[in-house]
Amino acid sequence: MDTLHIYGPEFSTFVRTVMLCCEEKGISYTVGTEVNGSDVPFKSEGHLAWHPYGKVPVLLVNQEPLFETGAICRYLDSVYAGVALLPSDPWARALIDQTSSEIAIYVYDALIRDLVLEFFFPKGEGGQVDMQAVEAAIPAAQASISRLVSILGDQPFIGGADYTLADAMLLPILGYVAELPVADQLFADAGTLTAYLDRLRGRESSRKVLAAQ
Ligand SMILES: N[C@@H](CCC(=O)N[C@@H](CS)C(=O)NCC(=O)O)C(=O)O
Repeated sequence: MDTLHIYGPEFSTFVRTVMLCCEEKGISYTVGTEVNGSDVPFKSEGHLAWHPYGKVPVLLVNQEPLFETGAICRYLDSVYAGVALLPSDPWARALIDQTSSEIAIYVYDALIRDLVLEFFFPKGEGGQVDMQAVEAAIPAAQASISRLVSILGDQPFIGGADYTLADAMLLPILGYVAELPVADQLFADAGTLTAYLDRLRGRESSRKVLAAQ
């Protein structure tokens, strides 16, 4: 049996996406920056040997590195049995890939890079949250939430009737946004999205992964 280690801190949204895929499929894995008993610091030589851009996650399959969250999750889905996280029909699969990429690129940038990270790693004077940066990020964040509301419609999951890779991409992001002091403002017209988040947070995979430190 292959050994799988997800390299990266458990608070990272993309690390959480890979963890969610493993949990949903019932795949055994280890996670963290400690590999074979030694800490591999972020952006160290060891990390950069696995990921030329110094990002996380990296999946170590029997010590062989694989990077990019989408590539990692698609690999796991194709190799491991258990519930499928992508449909087999090519068009349906392409649509889930489209939504997964939309979330990983545009939604991530608007909600995590430009907003959540300002609260978690403040860059304002004296280590304070830069409220000007927050105010500047709100319109794009609101547009992103509206877009998600429209993709979701009245479906149970973001890609339709089933839990897919797109949900695993989205949940860690929304989990952090919901903790922000500006969450009420952002979710004011997004009742279906908050109901979706509440519902999916109740899944065993989410309870295990979204609460990780
Ligand atoms: N396209 C990459 C993005 C990975 C990514 O941006 N990871 C963040 C953590 S959630 C990171 O490593 N940030 C550190 C940095 O950019 O220096 C993927 O899908 O895996």
